[in-house]
Amino acid sequence: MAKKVLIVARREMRKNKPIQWVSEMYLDILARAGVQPIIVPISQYSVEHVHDYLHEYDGLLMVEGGDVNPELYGEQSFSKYDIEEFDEVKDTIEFACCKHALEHNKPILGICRGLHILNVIFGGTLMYDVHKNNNGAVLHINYNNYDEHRHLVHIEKETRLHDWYTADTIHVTSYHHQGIRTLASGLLPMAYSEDGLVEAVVYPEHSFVVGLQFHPERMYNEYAGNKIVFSKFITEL
Ligand SMILES: [Mn+2]
Repeated sequence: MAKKVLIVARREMRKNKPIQWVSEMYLDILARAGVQPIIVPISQYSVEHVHDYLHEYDGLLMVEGGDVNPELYGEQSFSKYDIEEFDEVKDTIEFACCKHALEHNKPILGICRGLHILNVIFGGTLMYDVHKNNNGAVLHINYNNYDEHRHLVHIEKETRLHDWYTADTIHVTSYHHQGIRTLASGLLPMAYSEDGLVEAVVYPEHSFVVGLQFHPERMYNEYAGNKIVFSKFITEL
């Protein structure tokens, strides 16, 4: 039996119709490793029957998507101008999956928004807009150079990330406007950008709970470490 990895979809409008999707890059990486991706759709059915998905799975991959509802990290008085739209149904389903995976010691890889979900679940908070907080010191999303944009990160020594990339610094993809404001106390930082933003975390109490702010799948051939991130996750399933 193939190992099964849950991925919660994201949704948006396409040609005036609502659609749900997951980047094919993740599906390809899993498929090439013989892992079965199971896409969890965003719907009230999934909220009410999330345990149908959690009944049998081997790991959780949390990927990109919109903002996280700030109420989930204790902020009630945000303005709608501070924050892009968020999807409370996606938040509810992804939180349920992540909490279940943590309780049952299933491997979790969180990329971009997936890192934010991990930080919030462990009690941390998020910045609504990293560029308002860093005064432009590092550009974390470049709408004019979306796919080629890179910024430097410093990898902490004696971390898994350092083992995987075997480097003190790498240049990473960056497609985010939110970021970690206060790091949850249970999570250890593994990398920082030059403005001090946490770009990678690990929860050391479990076999594999890793969050990355950057996208290894979108720079897959640039560092051997990008493949190792996924292969280490898959090996733990
Ligand atoms: Mn970044």
